[in-house]
This record gives sequence, structure tokens and C-alpha cells, in this order.
Amino acid sequence: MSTGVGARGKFITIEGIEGVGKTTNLQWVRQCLSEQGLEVVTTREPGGTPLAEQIRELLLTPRDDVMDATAELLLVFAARAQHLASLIKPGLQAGKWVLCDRFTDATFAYQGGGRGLDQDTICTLESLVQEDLRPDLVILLDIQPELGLSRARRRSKPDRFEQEAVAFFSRVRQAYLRRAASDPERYLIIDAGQPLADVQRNIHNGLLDFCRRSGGAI
Ligand code: Z5A
Repeated sequence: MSTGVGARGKFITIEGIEGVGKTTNLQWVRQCLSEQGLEVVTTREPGGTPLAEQIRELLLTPRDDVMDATAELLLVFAARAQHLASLIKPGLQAGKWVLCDRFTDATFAYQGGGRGLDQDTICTLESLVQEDLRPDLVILLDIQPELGLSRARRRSKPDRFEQEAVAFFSRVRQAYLRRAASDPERYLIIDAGQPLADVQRNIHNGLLDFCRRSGGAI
């Protein structure tokens, strides 16, 4: 499918708590879009560029000195500013579809819901760093924290976030669900506790609907 000469590409993000299957399903979303002839760039946050990947290391590596929550918030947005300037905006302007593993919804969920930082402060930073750019579609994979954590802990050694307790991930999950409820047109909520084939069928159907609504064909 052509996005048309000069048309901005679409910006799709995939979100959810630990162990929800973002990495697995990101590849599926990419495949669904690529099969339609769309040029898709996949990336992730925090990260996506060399500098932003270095900030990711700072954020994820477990450490003895506790990271201040505001320092964490500013690092997340510093990485995002670089990512937007170097990769996301140029990609969209070139008509590519940018598919990002986490974005600012994660900041509202983890730093807002999880850490309890003020939502208005996050909104201010969002406007400063992104101006009016927001994802066109957020695929929110939803799962009970206990199930997500059990999947994640089977997979690898816990990073700094994965060391948090279930209560933290419950607050993160609720913050995601509140955001989705406040803007349902822009969020595709998927029950990620189902078998993978069902999750992927629902994602595919949601993408079909999004492409129809946004004037594309899939
Ligand atoms: N963070 C933040 O605080 N603020 C911000 O603004 C941003 C991020 C942007 C890094 O994220 C951390 O940064 C993140 C929040 C913080 N930390 N946490 N928590 P990340 O995205 O890199 O970290 P992650 O959550 O660990 O993502 P991940 O590696 O993509 O894991 P995943 O979502 O759990 O995906 P997975 O590896 O595809 O799936 C996990 C396992 O479950 C795996 O073995 C799969 O085979 C299995 N799986 C997947 N789907 C299914 C189904 N349906 N059934 C059964 N098993 C399944």
C-alpha cells in the first residue's frame, strides 16, 4: 500500500507491563504491516539510537544507589528527545510507519502510576519533548501482573524495573487502563493472557480496523 507522496507515516506503539509479550508481538505487528507493502521501521524505548541506548543501560541496570524518581523521569525523556530527533520524526516524515516498543504511555504508567509522580509534570515534559506528536495507535497488551511476572522471570535475570513488587505492576497496569479508557479510539486493548494464536488474531483484526479508519488498506 502506498502512503501517498508526502504523506506522513503512522506511528504505532506497543505497551504493557512486564512479561506481557511485547517483543513477541512486535514482530507479528511488523509482519502484518509489511505483508501489505508498508515500509515499517521498528524501534524501542528507552533506546532506539546509540545515545538513547546508553541512557537505557543507566535506567535498566540494577544499582546500589537508589535512582531518584525525578532523575528517572528526566532520563526517560532525554532518551526520547534524541530518539524523536534522530529516528522517529525523520522516519514518519519519509512516509514510513514507525512501530515502537513502548513510548510515553509507559512514562505515564511507570513513572506516573508506578512511582507516583505528578501527571501534570509528565504532560509538561511530553509537550516540551514531543510538541504535538502522539502515537496514532497504541496496542495495549493487558495481563494480570502475577501472570506477566511469572512469564518474565522464567525468561531472564530481572532488570532494575523487574525487581519491583507485584503491587508496583498493578499500579502500572491500572494507569495504562485509565489512559486507554480516556481515549478509546486511539487504544487497542488486547487480552494478553490468552494463548499466543488468539492474541495475534485479535491484534491482526485491530490493525485491519485501524487501517480502514485511517484511510489505508490492509
Ligand atoms: N520504562 C519506563 O519506566 N518508562 C518509560 O517511559 C519507558 C520504559 C519507555 C524496559 O522496557 C523498562 O523501561 C520497562 C519499563 C521502563 N521495564 N519494565 N518492566 P522493556 O520493554 O525493554 O522491558 P520488558 O517489559 O522486559 O519488555 P520485553 O523484553 O519486550 O518483554 P515482554 O513484553 O515480556 O515480551 P516477550 O519477551 O515477548 O514475552 C515474555 C515471555 O512470555 C516470553 O518467554 C514469551 O515467549 C512468552 N509469551 C509471550 N506471549 C505469550 C502468550 N500469549 N502465552 C504464553 N507465553 C507468552
